[in-house]
Amino acid sequence: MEESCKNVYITTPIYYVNDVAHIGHAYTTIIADMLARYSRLTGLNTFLLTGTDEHGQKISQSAELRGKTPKEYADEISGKFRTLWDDFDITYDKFIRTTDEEHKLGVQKAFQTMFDKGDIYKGEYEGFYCVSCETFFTEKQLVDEQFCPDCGRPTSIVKEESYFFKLSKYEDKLIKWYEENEDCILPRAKKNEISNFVKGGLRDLSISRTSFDWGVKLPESMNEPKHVMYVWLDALLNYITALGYGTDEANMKFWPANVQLVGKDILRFHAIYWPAFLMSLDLPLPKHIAAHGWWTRDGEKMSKSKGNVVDPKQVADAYGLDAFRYFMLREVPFGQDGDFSQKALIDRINSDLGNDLGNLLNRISGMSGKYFDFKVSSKDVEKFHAKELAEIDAILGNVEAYIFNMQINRYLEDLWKVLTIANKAINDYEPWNLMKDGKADEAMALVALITNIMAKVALLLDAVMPEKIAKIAESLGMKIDTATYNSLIKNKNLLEDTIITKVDQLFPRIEEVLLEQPASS
Ligand code: ME8
Repeated sequence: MEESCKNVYITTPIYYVNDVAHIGHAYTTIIADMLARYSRLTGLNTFLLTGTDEHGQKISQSAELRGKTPKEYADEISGKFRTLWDDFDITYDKFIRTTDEEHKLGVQKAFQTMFDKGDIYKGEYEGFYCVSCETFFTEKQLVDEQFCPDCGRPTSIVKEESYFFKLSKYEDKLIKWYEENEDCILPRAKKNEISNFVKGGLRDLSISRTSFDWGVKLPESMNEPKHVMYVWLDALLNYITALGYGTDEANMKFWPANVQLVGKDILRFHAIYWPAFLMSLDLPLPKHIAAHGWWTRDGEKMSKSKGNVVDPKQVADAYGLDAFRYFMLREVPFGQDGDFSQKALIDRINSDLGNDLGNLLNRISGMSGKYFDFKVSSKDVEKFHAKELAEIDAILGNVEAYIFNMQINRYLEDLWKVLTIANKAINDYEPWNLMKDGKADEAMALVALITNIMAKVALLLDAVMPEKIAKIAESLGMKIDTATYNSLIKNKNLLEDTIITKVDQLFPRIEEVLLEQPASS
């Protein structure tokens, strides 16, 4: 996300409707939601997109297994994703489904445009296909001559008439894009992997199938009723059809996307195919494609067949949605894998959230109530605490850069450094002794310092824990809005005089594991 652009567009992958959501899906979506909320608070015109990927052989087979039509099945699972994101208060501006009529029209327009440009030709595909990954492989790429190198499942041989996209034509242009745009793929180490892969040579990509029909038809002008589009072409284009590409293009002003979040499993599709399609369409490329790591459970990849899938709703219901959001964003450096454990979650709740944040709020209401009838004035903060103010302003002045680099865990670490300064100041200055010694103005300055620190941190934490931050804001008598953000964070001002209200403990201590076995719903 760059500060300079007024329109900000953030996307999640569109999830397959062959399975219910687990914490991996929730992770991507929560990061995207956090970025969108932050961007909106800073005053940027923000569009957050999520949705479901509903075509292809995998969905068609899953539906058949359950005795449903693909559309019936897609309706059911897509609805579940949407309900989950609504329960999680995900602030998406659009939930796209690839079965939406506008999406299909946009995909057909894109196909036609690429075809007219000479980037699509007809041929015959012969090779191997992994239905689970919806990916083509050559014999050389297979493991033990048969198995998918990505998911390990058996592949099937495909030999059929197909249209191809001239991916090979874009090799040099892709390499140039990677070279000239340092952060186009984050983390940077991943960019090098992708760049090396492309340097190894790209084969043209088969983009239509004839052996099943659950997909977007080719444009009518092609007169190819047997062909449906390859599901990844259909799916990737959602990022522009959601903005009206090919239909009502009003929202195309949001393109190019600022951040396209993906898991590392699908980075290749997003960092190679997607920019090549966009180049073919003469559209600008996304600013950042950011790939996060993998959540595992007890060190193992989560999968339904292993029965070790963690249901995010169950976890959020047990431990609180905001605590779950904080945990996901704080626990693992972006790009690295993380193992889900309730113990680690409980530690974060009791220590970071309960002790450092929640107790600090209690201390503010305790001190302000006891000494000043809940009235807090910032007038002497600068006089007595110039040093602490300079220290916190220096930290807070730099945290935004972490968001632009997708280092959200470091962003949170720094906010916690500021909370530590606040907790330490109370212990160092001992307001109870200041009061005893008749230095009420110094005690007031200290309470006001802490209140201001809490207010600033609250503004910066709103995108992470909106529900709890609303409670903190209520307690401090402040607003969480762009004007307050500009005043307290950008312009480094202090709060006006304020009245503190007591609130319940924000994060009650958790003594034991609450879920016997979080499992998929
Ligand atoms: O790939 N850890 O959909 P999908 C972290 N439809 N993130 C995880 C995860 C895990 N264990 N499991 C899933 C698709 N994810 C395509 C995408 S986009 C044009 C088409 C998250 O349902 C992560 O974001 O398999 C991953 O990339 C995505 O879910 C895959 O979702």
